[in-house]
Amino acid sequence: MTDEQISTTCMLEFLWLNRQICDKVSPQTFDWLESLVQNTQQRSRLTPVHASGQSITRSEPHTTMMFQTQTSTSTPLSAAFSTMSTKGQLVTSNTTSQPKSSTATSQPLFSSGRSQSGATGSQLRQRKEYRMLTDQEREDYHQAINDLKRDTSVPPNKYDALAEHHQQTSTTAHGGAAFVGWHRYYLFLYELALQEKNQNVMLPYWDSTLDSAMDTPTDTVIFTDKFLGNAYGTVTSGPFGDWERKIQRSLHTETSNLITKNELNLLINFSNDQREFVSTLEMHHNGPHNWIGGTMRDVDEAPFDPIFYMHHAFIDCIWERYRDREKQNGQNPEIYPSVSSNNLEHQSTNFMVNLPPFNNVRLTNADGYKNFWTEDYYSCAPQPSCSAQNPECGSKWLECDIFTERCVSKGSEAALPRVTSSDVFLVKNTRDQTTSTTQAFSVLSTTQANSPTLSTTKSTSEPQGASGNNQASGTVISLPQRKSRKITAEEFSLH
Ligand SMILES: [Cu+2]
Repeated sequence: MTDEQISTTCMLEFLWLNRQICDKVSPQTFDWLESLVQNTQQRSRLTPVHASGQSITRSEPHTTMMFQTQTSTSTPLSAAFSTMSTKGQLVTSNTTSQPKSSTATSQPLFSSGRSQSGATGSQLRQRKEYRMLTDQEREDYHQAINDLKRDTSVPPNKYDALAEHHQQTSTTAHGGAAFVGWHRYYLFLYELALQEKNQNVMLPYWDSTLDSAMDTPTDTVIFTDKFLGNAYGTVTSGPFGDWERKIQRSLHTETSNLITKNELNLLINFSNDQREFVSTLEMHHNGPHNWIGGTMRDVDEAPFDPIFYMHHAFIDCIWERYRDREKQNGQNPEIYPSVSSNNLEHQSTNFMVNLPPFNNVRLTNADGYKNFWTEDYYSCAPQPSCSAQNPECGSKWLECDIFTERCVSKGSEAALPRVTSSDVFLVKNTRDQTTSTTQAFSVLSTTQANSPTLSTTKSTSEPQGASGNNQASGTVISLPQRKSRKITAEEFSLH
């Protein structure tokens, strides 16, 4: 079939039947994803989540089909995410220029459920911040990702097959109004894929403002073996360190690429309309892509690092927060923003490129703005927050900065084996028995007698240390003095 014939075929109303010609991904992947969505539909009918009983809002099949131009040959395959765009710019990455009007910065950005639409949010399954997962939830989530990676029933494997859907979408799903809706459906498919492996898993979001608030964001606990593995070079540690298709990372020391909470509050509260909001949100979304670097910096490669999906889940939650604000103001967030006529790829009636039909209807860009996604399938758990009165963030991986009343990520040290009271006995015994040949712990430095600092830790039973420090049993790991853990008075009394 010639290109001209393909083009003609794709413009016909039965486009979907010829999807394998018109789209860039394999029909096997489409069939798999289509079955995932259909299963969801069946589950949804069995356990309706609409308290009001109203049916899911769906678009009707389109009688007039527009074929979107997919030959984006002008875009380089390895196009990097541009750091900044002047289009619709509302805020800058320079936090020092923020007006003082952003006073509500200690408030969580996300509502715990939908409050405006009439159904109860408690019926929706929540996407939680990655660090708010329990250890078991986090391990289940990692396991589900690895199970997708090992499942070769869809070539080359289910994880990679879905990641390939993001390829060649740099101008059709990015750089315009379709950005948020396309990624919303894409994330939904990924979440369904994870649930195929473990139905209890929900896609967590990565709140990068928790890291931008750190003194040294590159030290975030996120890039330790308990979470995503190492931050520099080829990822060889953590749950995805043994992947054949290697992940690359190269964290930037400059924090300007990371999103700050002030920026988000400005964006949500002071955008003039959804068009401006979405445009600015996409600009901010580029920052963490570039901050992580490596695989994440390349549009075509980014989903091959699992942090991609969590980063986009955060962007999606921010969008939802803005949509809630529109509802509160009597506006309708389902209205697709106006798009200039020469931006052919982001028109409301264009089909979402590379994505399968939903309930036998192929979705358009406008469908991405429908409310049913967050009315029927998921909601965003509140962003971790704290106050001087309640300085608990609800996670052992987060701590409260009581001066700014914000939760901040802990550093990599938090993922090192914890020192317990019984360990202190071991230390004591080691010091007493100078002839001992097997030392589980060693004291490298002691400060004041009343407040000794335990500067070394090594538990022989811990499966992994942090940041790739997988040392053999008995090896001493020296922690930075600045961050060394103080033994509590209670523990010290054991001496
Ligand atoms: Cu994308």
